[in-house]
Amino acid sequence: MSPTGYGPDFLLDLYRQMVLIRHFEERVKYLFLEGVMPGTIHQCNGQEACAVGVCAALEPADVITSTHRPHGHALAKGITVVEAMGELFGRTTGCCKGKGGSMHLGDLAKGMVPAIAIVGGGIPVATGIALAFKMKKEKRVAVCFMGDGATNEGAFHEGVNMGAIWTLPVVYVVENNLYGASTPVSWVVRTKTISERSRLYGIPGVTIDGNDVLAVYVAAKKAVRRARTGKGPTLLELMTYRITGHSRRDPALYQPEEEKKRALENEPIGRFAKYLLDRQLADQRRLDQIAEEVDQEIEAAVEMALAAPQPKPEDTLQDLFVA
Ligand SMILES: Cc1ncc(C[n+]2csc(CCOP(=O)(O)OP(=O)(O)O)c2C)c(N)n1
Ligand SMILES: [Mg+2]
Repeated sequence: MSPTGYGPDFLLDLYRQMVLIRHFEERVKYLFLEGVMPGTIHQCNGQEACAVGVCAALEPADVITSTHRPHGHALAKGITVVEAMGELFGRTTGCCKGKGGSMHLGDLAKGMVPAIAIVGGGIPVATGIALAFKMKKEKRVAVCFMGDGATNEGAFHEGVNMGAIWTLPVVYVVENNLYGASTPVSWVVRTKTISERSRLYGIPGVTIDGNDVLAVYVAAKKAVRRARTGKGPTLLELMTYRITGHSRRDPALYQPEEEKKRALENEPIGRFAKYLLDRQLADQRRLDQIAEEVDQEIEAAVEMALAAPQPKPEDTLQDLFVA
């Protein structure tokens, strides 16, 4: 795992955020299975380092767009557990007042456009936000999270090309988890990497280990600095793996057993725990304590959400943009 030189507070905060995302989603999965929570979910189990590493490189005023798999991005961008849990339960305490649900988590005040579940849909939106930042001469950066599948959509070509030709302050982050639902990337992408597509647009592109939270942070920091200083977009490809089904109904039988086994050994939280323990930046007791604190926060948020009201029918007429 790379690199060293960061203080323990910063490192433990990265660890805490990843554990929070993992435990939040595990708790939510059981609430679904128990029939207590409505809707569906797409968990980012195994991909937590992507959200946490990238968002740690951002300022609060920077803006992200997200996908059908947004829980990690939302929590890493500063949406609280109470706001996220409330939203998943469809309650007024949610970040979208209970009108969005799992696939539309977000809050513009926190720098997250409510997530867009149309694959590739966030790419032109993030590009447009970056154009606004540039036109208003604001030193803010837009980050577009997307899956590998999104890079085969027309919106990818149009959005990334536009970001490139107008030298916009945007970072395109591809979380390559090797599958678009059940379709292996190797069936639908002929190039060795997705990041090499960046050359066609004349922007830098790199492929890095997306399960190494520090490597993600360092790469994101560089891309964000480049964007903020007017040098234009970067395409970051983060190699990761979804150690759960595509959505809650999917047993992921298409993932080969050997591949799954390797992925579990390589998952980001266990790896980062080892990094911290090996360097004596934390002992096991401290890591266990973080997990306990996180679990308490999640339980309190479940109770608050269950006690909170649902939106009323007339609330659908509020929070609308009227031209
Ligand atoms: C335009 C569009 N086509 C199809 C779908 C259905 N769908 C939802 S997620 C998904 C797979 C997306 O794969 P990827 O972009 O790699 O993201 P991942 O699920 O791996 O995070 C598909 C096909 C959709 N939401 N939008
Ligand atoms: Mg994918």
